[in-house]
Amino acid sequence: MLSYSKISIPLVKPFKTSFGTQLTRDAILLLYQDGETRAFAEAVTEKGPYYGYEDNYTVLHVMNDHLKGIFSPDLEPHEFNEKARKIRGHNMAKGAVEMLLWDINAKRERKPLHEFLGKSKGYADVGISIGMSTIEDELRTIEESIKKGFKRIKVKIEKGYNVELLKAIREKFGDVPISADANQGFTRADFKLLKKLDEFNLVYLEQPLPLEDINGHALLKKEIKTPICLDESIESVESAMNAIERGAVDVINIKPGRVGGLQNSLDVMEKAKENDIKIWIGGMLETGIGRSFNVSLAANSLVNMPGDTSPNYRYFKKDITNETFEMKDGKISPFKGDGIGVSLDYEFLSKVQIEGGRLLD
Ligand code: OSB
Ligand code: MG
Repeated sequence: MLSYSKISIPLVKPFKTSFGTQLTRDAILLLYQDGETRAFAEAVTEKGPYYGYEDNYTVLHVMNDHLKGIFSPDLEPHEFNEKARKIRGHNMAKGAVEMLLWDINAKRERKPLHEFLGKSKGYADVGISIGMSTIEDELRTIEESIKKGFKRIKVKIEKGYNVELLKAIREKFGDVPISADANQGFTRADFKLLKKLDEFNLVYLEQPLPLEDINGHALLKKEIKTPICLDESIESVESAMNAIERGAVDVINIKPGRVGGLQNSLDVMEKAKENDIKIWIGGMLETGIGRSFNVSLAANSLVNMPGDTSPNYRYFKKDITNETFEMKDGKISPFKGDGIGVSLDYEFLSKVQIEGGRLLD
C-alpha cells in the first residue's frame, strides 16, 4: 500500500535566498508498506513554484492523475522511467516515485542504497549552505561552521547583496573554500556586477541566471574567471549535455529530485565525468528521508566535490526519522540498514502532518 503524508516542520532558523524566505520545511512524503517491508521517498518541492515550476500541489496532481497506472512496486527504477517518459517535465514528481522504487528494490536485495547504486566511497564530503542574514550573523554562522569541520561554505547572494559580504568573509577567514549561490537572481544585464566576484576567488558561482538561459551562462563564462556551477538549469541528462556542449558549465549540482531521480542523476554524473565537469550533490532542506537519498548518492565515487548534505541538526531540532546523520572530519556516512536505512518517528509524524491519504491507487 502506498500513501502520502504532507508535513510541515519548523526550521531551526529562517532560510533566506534570492527567491524568498523559508520558515518551515513543507514536504510531501511517500510511504510504502508491503508486509514487513516499508519504503519511503520525499518530493523536493516546496509550497510554491519559486525554485522551479513544480510545487507540493503539482506533484500530488501529477502522481495521482498521471503516474497512476504507470507506477507499480514491482518495477525497477529504469522500467518506471521508460514508462514515465510520456509525461512531460514534472521531474520532481517522477523523481520522488523513482526514488521510492530504488528504496523498495534495494530493500528487496537487502542492500544499503549507497552500495546498490554502484561504487561507493562509504562516506560523503560535506559543505554547508547558509541563508541570507545580516553580515555579522552570517560571519558568526560561518565561524561555527568552519569549527564544526564543513569542507565548503556556500552563501546566498542577490543583486545588492554580495560584494560587502564576500569582502567581510575573506577579511575574517582568509582562503577558506567559499561559493556563492544566486538562485537565478541576476540577468544578462548584470555581467559587470558578476565580474566583480572574480576578486574573491570563489570555488564557483552557482546558478546566476534564469534556469532557461543556458546560452547566457555560456556568454557569462567567457566574461568571468570564477567557475560556473549550474543547479536549477540541469533538469535532465539532455539539459546537462546541452549546458556542457555549449560551454556553459564547469560544475554541476545534482539534486536527484530535480533531475527525475537517481538513475538520471547517475547518467548525468557519467556524462560529467566524460567531460571533466565537477559534480556535487545538493539539497532542498530535506527531512531525514530525502537527506538519506542525497547522502547515499553523495557517497558515490563519481562525486568529487563537497555537497550540501549537512547533518539533520543543521535544519531541524527534531526530524521525522529516528536515525540522524553525524558529521566527523567534514564527512558523513550513509546509514548501514537496507535501502535508505531509516525508520520513522510515527508519533512525531502524526503531530506535524497537515494532510495524508492513499496515493497512486
Ligand atoms: O539552490 O541549492 C539551492 C535550498 C532550497 C532551495 C534551493 C537551494 C537550497 C539550498 C540548501 O541551498 C541546500 C541544503 O542544505 O539542503
Ligand atoms: Mg542552488
